[in-house]
Amino acid sequence: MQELDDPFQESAASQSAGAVLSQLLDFILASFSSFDLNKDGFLTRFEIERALQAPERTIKEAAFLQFILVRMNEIADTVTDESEVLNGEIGISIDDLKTYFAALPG
Ligand SMILES: [Ca+2]
Repeated sequence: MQELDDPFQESAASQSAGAVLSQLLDFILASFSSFDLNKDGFLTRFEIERALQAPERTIKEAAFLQFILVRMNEIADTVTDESEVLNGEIGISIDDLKTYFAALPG
């Protein structure tokens, strides 16, 4: 996670989309278990919103989490796992994330 904390690095806008997406995926995968509050292997909207509100969150990390949040339905649909809908809530798994990002252009 070295790059995410460096305030002097290029802004996301000046990097290629592919590089940013790859950072995004790295960030989410590295933090997945800490975001997954109930440890069920799925991130729900609630869990992502809680992660977003963490006081230590950087602007860049918040942007990454927002990206996931607005695409939740799409990402959750990527891989057909047994429980995309958990108690009426959509959840995204590590498989969903990896497959979704691998399919994105860039
Ligand atoms: Ca969870």
